[in-house]
Amino acid sequence: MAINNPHREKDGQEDTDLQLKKPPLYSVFLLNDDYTTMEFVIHVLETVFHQPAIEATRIMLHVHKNGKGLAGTYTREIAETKIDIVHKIAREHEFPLKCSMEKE
Ligand code: TYC
Repeated sequence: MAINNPHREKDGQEDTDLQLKKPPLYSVFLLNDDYTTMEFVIHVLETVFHQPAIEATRIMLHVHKNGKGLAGTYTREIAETKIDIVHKIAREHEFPLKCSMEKE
């Protein structure tokens, strides 16, 4: 489907000619460790990844049990920024919490 674009009829182009590509998406994962508190991980999921409290708790328990879990899926710059924020606030609280990202 052609996406609406203000420049579509420049140079007499038909709007059906113009396909805007969707950007690649990246999944951000939280990784388990033995020291970060469960409360802090839930706080991170609620504040950085905008997960509702019930979902944040579910994701935290999944990571605790399975080693890693999906926090959210974003374009590359947003995923990188969220990872930087998590690592910064974890460091500030002296927790070793880490995130990773994978291209979809
Ligand atoms: N395993 C941690 C504990 O027992 C809790 C934890 C969950 C840590 C998820 C990191 O991404 C994580 N306190």
